Amino acid sequence: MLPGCIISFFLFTAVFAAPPFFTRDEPKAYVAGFSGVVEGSVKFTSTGGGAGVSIDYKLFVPNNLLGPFSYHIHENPVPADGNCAGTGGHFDPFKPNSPRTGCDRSKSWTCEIGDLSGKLYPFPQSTAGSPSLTATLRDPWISVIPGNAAFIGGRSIVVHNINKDRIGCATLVPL
Ligand SMILES: [Cu+2]
Repeated sequence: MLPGCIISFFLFTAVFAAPPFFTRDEPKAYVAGFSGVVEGSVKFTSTGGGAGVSIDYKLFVPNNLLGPFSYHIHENPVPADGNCAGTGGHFDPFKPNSPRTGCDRSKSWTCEIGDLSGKLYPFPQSTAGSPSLTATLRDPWISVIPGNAAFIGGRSIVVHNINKDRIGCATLVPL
């Protein structure tokens, strides 16, 4: 019979010196890639610590559409038929008990988690060439870690025109 200390050593080895298949290789970035009326992408990259992302915007809109153009994280993925109406409402997992009274970009906690243009800015109609948005912004509220309440995987980004029509949408998939 083996002494207890040797058995303990083997148990310790099995539990704490876990081989790679015990670790989970989680995606660290999600991207919504647009093709159609709206072109470009919105990419979310983990900034570490389990919450918070850096958002890279590259969006292009045809110049026959009227802005300013707002953009949000919507709750559902783009359905198989591509209809942006199927993406549901704005993603807002930490919705307060009383209704939100507006989004002040200097106080990001006043904004819906999914109100991306509220936290950055709706991008304007361009005077020369096509309207576009190229920007990078840190957002402490959004997560790319599965299981987090603010996890955005499988949801979608929707771009709207001045009339709030949904002119483009794309599902968020792991990079
Ligand atoms: Cu929207």
